[in-house]
Amino acid sequence: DPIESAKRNAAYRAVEDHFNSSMRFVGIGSGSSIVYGVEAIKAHLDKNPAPPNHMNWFVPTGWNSRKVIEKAGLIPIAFDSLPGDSMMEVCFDGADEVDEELNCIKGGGACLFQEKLVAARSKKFVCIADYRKNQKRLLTSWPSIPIEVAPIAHASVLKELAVIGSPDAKLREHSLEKTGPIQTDQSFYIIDAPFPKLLSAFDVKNGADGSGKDNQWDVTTLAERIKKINGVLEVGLFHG
Ligand code: DER
Repeated sequence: DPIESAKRNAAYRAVEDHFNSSMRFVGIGSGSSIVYGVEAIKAHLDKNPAPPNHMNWFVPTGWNSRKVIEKAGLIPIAFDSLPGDSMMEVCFDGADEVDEELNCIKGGGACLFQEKLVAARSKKFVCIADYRKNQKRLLTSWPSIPIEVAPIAHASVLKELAVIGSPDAKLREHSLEKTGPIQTDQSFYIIDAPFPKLLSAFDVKNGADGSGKDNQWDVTTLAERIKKINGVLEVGLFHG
């Protein structure tokens, strides 16, 4: 399958370039591409064992991510039990879409809050994304921005999103088996908010106006605007 091998190649390349056995804490994202990333890390450690009595700990970004770590025979450590202010040397994660500045849309897997929490505490964020994710600008092929919201505030967040330019924003529902909105590992809801294609920092540097006039937004301005809405926990826009 050409897509699976593209994911696998991207994952093995990312691990080859950015992982080494002496790393102590490594963040592990969510989704399907990261499964190949964890596989590549395990294979690397089997070939290049960590120095004696050195531990490699892997910080998951949700229940699914923890399961992927354990299934590969690696050792998870919960984010909230990391010692003191220790940083992760690197965090590997997937994305739903990536632009030329490596800005990402994330949240297809409804894990964006923990993914951003771990990414923010990592010295380096390595995105494992096959050719399908690669676009000039965000919201070219991925249609909407995932937003994690407190259930009690979801109606008011939807109203505010309509005001700032996303009248078709909606709660992410279960697909078939179950009715009702999906809930994240934090028991929050996900809203998917469609917007027109986003401008990049490069466009803004060259005079484009991403302030939301005529619903034209740049990645940074829109991320900040959405984050400010009462009830929003996190926005699925990551900066390159
Ligand atoms: O939810 C996310 O941001 C994930 O990283 C995810 O969307 C990537 O998924 P994939 O690797 O299965 O495409």
